[in-house]
Amino acid sequence: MKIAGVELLRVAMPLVAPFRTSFGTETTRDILLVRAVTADAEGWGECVAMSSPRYSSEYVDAAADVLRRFLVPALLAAEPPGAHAVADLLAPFKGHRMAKAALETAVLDAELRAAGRSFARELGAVRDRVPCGVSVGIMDSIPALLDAVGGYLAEGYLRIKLKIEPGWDVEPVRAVRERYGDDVLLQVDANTAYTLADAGQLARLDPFDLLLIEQPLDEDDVLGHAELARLVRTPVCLDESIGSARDAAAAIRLGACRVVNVKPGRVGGYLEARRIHDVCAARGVAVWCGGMLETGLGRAANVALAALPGFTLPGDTSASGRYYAADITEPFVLDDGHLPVPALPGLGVAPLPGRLAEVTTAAEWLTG
Ligand code: OSB
Ligand code: MG
Repeated sequence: MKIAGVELLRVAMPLVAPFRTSFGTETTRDILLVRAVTADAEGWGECVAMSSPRYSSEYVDAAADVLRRFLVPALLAAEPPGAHAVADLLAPFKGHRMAKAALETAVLDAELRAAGRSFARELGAVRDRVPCGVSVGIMDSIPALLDAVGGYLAEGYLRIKLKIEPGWDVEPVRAVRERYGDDVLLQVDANTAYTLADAGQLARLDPFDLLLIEQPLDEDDVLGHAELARLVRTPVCLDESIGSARDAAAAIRLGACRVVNVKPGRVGGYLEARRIHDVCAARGVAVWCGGMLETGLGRAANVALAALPGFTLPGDTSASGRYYAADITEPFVLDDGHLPVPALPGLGVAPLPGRLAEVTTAAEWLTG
């Protein structure tokens, strides 16, 4: 596979509303896009690293740097047989999974577009639409939260995820249950904001029949999650702790999680994400597709992944309008709580040139 060059683009995408988590508040998404150009096609990958290393150690300037200095030169020098060879080619460079994922996705997209095959078909999708949830940030007040949740339910979202942190956990959950009832599929995400000493407080969530509690403890604390899982009734789900299929197998064996949030960027790409799906399916562990406030490019691939058979819970695959007033692709629009799985070759969507130009803040072209 001859790759003529790779372009790194930075785009600034204002969010429709600030998104607050236990690790910070996002108002504009600063995103690195990767465009891989071959003789037959061009392919796109979206790097999900955030502007500062608060969700994980990766951040967008570091991703751009490692791509420019190491990952893209290694790719251009090697002429890999296809996207399936990219991860091994990049393995000598430690870490930087979000950067690697973006590059592998761009190469895979170019390869699939040239071959006329969709991501969904390539990954093994079994559905043509996927049920969608929405991740609701920490708010200034309970009434503000109830308004936001009510709006999302009215739009048709099939599952609500509340971001929590110490001081914003039992009360918001109780308020949502009291106002919207016990039938709402409800879960919470702590983004590592608790310690094992908080097990008593987290057990106070038990009566609310939550689908899961996502990543209550430190990224490194897999054993702590196993201990916590014995102290609370709500199923523990891991996000930050799972960087690979091997991590998932180990966490499951240790009893640290009954559910896994699969984020392709966090694990180095869609091919590794599929292996996590396979590992979890073989062990009867439910998976769902997470999100990182992606544009339509990343969303297209996430929706394809979420259509695999083991994705049995609604994902954080919300419609474009939940994030951006104007997406860089044709927007993903919710229909009866679902998003359609793109069926055209590759990602099945591409940036709208005028829209992309409006939000691009920098671009660099890398050749061998
Ligand atoms: O922990 O799942 C998370 C967004 C950015 C970083 C981490 C997380 C999130 C979300 C939003 O919860 C998911 C989405 O709607 O894209
Ligand atoms: Mg999470």
